Amino acid sequence: MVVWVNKDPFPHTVTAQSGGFDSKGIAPGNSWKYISRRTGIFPYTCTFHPTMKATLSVE
Ligand SMILES: [Cu+2]
Repeated sequence: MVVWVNKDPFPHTVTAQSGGFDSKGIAPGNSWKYISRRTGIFPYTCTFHPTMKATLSVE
């Protein structure tokens, strides 16, 4: 399980570019948990801030 914690004063999302997962808006101070049933490398972005990019690697 992966937990994203939003410590920013703005909402963000964890949104897979492949469409496999989407947190929707995570409010400041909130978190979002995700359990991947697949292994692989999953690029994701924030729909509110498209320049925010990262990759989830599941082994
Ligand atoms: Cu964002």
